Amino acid sequence: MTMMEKELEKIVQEMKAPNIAIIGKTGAGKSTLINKVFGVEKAETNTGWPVSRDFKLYTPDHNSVDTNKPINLYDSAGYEANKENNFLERLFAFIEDKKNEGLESQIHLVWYVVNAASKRFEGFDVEIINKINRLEIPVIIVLSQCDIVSYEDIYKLKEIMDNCEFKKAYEIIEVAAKPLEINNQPIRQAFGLEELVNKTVELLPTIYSDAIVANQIVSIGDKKKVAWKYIAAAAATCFGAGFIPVPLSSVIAMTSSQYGLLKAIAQLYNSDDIIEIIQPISGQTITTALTVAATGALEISASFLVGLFPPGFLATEAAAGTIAASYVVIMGLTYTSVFEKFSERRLTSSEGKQEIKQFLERTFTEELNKYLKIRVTSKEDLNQIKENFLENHKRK
Ligand SMILES: Nc1nc2c(ncn2[C@@H]2O[C@H](COP(=O)(O)OP(=O)(O)OP(=O)(O)O)[C@@H](O)[C@H]2O)c(=O)[nH]1
Ligand SMILES: [Mg+2]
Repeated sequence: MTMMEKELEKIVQEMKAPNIAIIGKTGAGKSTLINKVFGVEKAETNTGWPVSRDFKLYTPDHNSVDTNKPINLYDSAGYEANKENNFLERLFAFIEDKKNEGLESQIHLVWYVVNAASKRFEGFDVEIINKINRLEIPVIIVLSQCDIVSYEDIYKLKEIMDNCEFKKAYEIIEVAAKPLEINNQPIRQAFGLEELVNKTVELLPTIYSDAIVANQIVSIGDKKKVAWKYIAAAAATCFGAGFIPVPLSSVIAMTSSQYGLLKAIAQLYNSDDIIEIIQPISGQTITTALTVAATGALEISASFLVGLFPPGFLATEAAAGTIAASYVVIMGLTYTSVFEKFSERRLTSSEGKQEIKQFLERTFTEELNKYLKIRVTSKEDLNQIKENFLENHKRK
């Protein structure tokens, strides 16, 4: 394993898997929510892993290559009217059990799902939330199925909730995860999911929230933050300890492991399936790019390298780390932007392989041109690049 691959793996390993419990009455929309936020199709057809009488565990893995167990979603069986007290006992037995297993196993956050269409929020709901709060677990109240409820009714329900004055920070988020369909047409667009993700990220410590950002599928723009971590780590490996440039020989080795970076970013955007298309477009490595630069076979890489390596520059060993880091950052930012644009597009259109290829070719060239002038000579450079990169996203 190359140094860069090791660094990337380290980031993934440092991302701790958060444990989220999704609780609510039967039919509230818990499984649908899991499916829409994390793309866990299984949740709707109920084939999760039973971990207790009431909880099923789902872990979105998106066919991922290296990540293991990115998030644990405990989908509770919906409890039914009249059997509430039994449920309550078992629910808290489960939460206590998890707590006793230690910090990483405990429930970190609860989505408490209330069907807005039921227009009910009862003593039992209040009791559960208060009890969860007493265990110091933050709760997000998800008002589900808001697409079929009037503003007035939503307002009334929220007022009831606000009057409960729950002790711990809580939020009420209006969501329509899967709006009602009439004649196969949804009556309106889904909403609230992105807000739910943002709030979840806000309430979790960073070591847990990164995994949310990486695995959710509703807030694509946010993924940039995690992508940057990969890029910065990869770039840092181009310099020795303390950002001392490394010898030229190892630059070639490092840049050829750039595939690891491409893979990590592709995974972040759940787009492993297009790696094979994008890799030849991007030109594989400096090594291959350099050889084909002469023949002009890879136009993008060739023109790019001419700019990056003024004649004679390559020969100086001191410049090697800078070249490698610049290359890695330019490629990393380009990949990220391309995957981001592709993901946004994929949400709204289904295309053939040829169209995808054309889109990627065009977008890759456009994005590459934006980042081509970047040079990384120090850690401070990385901070500045990061600021610009993430700032762009905010303004959008
Ligand atoms: N109109 C509308 N219907 C929804 C929405 N979300 C879910 N539903 C529907 O509500 C029903 C119940 O959804 P589920 O996700 O299975 O509910 P659940 O909370 O997992 O139910 P249990 O597994 O029985 O506890 C299904 O028919 C969904 O299609 C929504 O946002 N809007
Ligand atoms: Mg369910």
